[in-house]
Amino acid sequence: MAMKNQYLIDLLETVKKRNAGEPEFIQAVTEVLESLEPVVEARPDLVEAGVLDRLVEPERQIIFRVPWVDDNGKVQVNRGFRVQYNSAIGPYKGGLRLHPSVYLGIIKFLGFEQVFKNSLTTLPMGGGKGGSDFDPKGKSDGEVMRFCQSFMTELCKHIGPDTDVPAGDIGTGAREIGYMFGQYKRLRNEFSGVLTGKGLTYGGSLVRTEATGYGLCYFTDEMLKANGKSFEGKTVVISGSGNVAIYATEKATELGAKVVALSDSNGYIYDEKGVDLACIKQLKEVERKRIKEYVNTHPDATYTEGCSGIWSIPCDIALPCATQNEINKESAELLVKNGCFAVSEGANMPSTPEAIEVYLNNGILYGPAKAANAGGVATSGLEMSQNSERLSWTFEEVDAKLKGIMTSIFAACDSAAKEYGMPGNYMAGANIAGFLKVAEAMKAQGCV
Ligand code: NDP
Ligand code: 2IT
Repeated sequence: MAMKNQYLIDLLETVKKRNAGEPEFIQAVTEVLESLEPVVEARPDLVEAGVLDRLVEPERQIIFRVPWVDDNGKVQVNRGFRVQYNSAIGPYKGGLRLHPSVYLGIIKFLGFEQVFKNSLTTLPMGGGKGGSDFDPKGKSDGEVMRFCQSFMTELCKHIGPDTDVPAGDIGTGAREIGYMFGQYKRLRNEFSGVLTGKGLTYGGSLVRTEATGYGLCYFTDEMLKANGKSFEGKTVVISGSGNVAIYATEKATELGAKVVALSDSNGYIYDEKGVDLACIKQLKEVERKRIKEYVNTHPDATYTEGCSGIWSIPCDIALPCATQNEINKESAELLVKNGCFAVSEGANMPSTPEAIEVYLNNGILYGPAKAANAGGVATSGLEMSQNSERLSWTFEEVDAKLKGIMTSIFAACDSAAKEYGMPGNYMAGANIAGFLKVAEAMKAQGCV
């Protein structure tokens, strides 16, 4: 979609020049600026206040050395990041990604997306993201702990329960959050809600583990219902087999769908009868093994090397829950050809711009990441509330709040898309609705 507004064209040029070598960040910014074209035309006051010029630049970017000692006594060095992207509507909030592919451009794109996503949740959270190029795969618990402690030794200087509250993302789960929390508490002599996704014995919230996957299905269910459809009896393909994929599988199955495929970065399994989630949880959450092990105990299922092939499996609904740009134009075309009618994103930016064009041109119901996967951070916000009041709510209470939030996010995307002349385009709706709250707050607070 080519932009016509000269101010936006010039702004995007500046972003490209200033962030050369960071294609994911440029991709994320381009999508949002394109969606905001009608808003820019309708709201010259926001342009005047320099809201967009400020939004394309993170407030603060912290990069640091993370030295740690491996099991052989050898010093290892990783690079740590925290991008405190925008604090207009609340403390910086967003996950920590631990994956060898992490570099500044990935953290910036994730931080940028987080600003709009957090705004959509209706809770008072700004946007941030962090992480490291550390690879937890194949490391012992002791190595992971020493890395996390070293990472937090620097990170603790920059975060706090009213300043910046990190959480999990790829490679950062309950184990890593536990080690980081312990180190923060020791260094600061302070027991506070500085991280979310904590264990239930030390301030974590019920439903946070399930929240992103459940929230994805609640959002998708709303989108399906608004278009006369449902999960009932549908065949679903889900990529990934981590936190988001596992709980998306659980909720989609509860809502009457059959999930036939899951993947990891090596390959995918296909189980025509519907995947055995208890086995997947044991393999991935307890034993930390590869997905291919599934076929050892499920001889009717198949394993195929390579992860993009998963999109060639015929399905009604696709839920990408692994990583950015995992669905390209060819995969999107395959999904359409095989009769898929909805794609809803658990991962952050899993569809390339060309794939999104295929969805929109073929009438696919498209649930964009910022809206569809906001249930994780929304429940993090609920964890922050519980920590502040030093209480914990029941599973049912948190789950009901999560469901209410996902329903209101869908409604916000739907109505913004209609108001700005793009009915059914929930991507534009999410970008516009997420933007407007942040933009009003930035304008009101002056040029800071
Ligand atoms: P996990 O680390 O629990 O799982 C990640 C899964 O994705 C694994 O199956 C992993 O396979 C696969 N994966 C990771 N990188 C790649 C890659 N480059 N190519 C193919 N597969 C890959 O992470 P989460 O489930 O927490 O996160 C998944 C996605 O959801 C991410 O995009 C994340 O940003 C997003 N998200 C997460 C939220 C949360 O609350 N956790 C909230 C909102 C969004 P392997 O084991 O082989 O690496
Ligand atoms: O991408 C995301 O929204 C997350 N990884 C969750 C962030 C959080 O603070 O819970």
